[in-house]
Amino acid sequence: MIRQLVFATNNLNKTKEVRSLLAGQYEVLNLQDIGCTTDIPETADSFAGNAGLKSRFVVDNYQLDCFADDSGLEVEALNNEPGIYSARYAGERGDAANLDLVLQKMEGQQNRAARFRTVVSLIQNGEEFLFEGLIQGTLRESRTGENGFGYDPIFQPDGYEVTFAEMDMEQKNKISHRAIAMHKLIAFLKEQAV
Ligand code: ITT
Repeated sequence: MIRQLVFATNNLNKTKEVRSLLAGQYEVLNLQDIGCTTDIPETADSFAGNAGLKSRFVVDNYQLDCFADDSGLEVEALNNEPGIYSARYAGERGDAANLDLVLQKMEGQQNRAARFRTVVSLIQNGEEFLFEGLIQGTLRESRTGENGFGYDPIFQPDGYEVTFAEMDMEQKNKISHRAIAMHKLIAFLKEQAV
């Protein structure tokens, strides 16, 4: 029997990625699917804190087991910015403006090291469990590729010659920060099932 789990996200790209990762094992419902239209405040000062705010909101208001992730890009030369502000680095103007601001701040910068980080918060029977995924890479000086979302067109993972946006979802899902954290979540859920 395929079990249901709520993924507390409004981001359809994240929903797609995670549905594909958990296919055959869990039916993943996002906030839209459970009729939650609240803009859940992400006011914590860490990825773990924000992920916990999102999962806790669903558990408290819908009494369903739930997980949430908070993810972002950390750029070494920018003191790990945009970090927890990745979704709103350039205000509320969206992904393209956020990416442009990173490119602008990185103009002329030699150190182009960056990483994506995801922290997943799962709340099961009232108890919270955290899982983390990291992928190291470098930032390109301009966009390449049409796939993915967010900062994908400028992020080239170490060991690859292409950006995340040049990979298809299947390739990105083999190596991404979110995939690493989700695989830890899946391993944990499987342990629970035995
Ligand atoms: P929810 O809070 O509803 O889940 P969100 O888009 O606000 O959706 P986050 O708070 O986790 O998600 O912010 C993540 C931001 O970081 C996201 O908007 C992107 O700009 C960036 N980001 C996260 N994962 C990414 C990825 O795999 N590829 C590119 N950019 C990513």
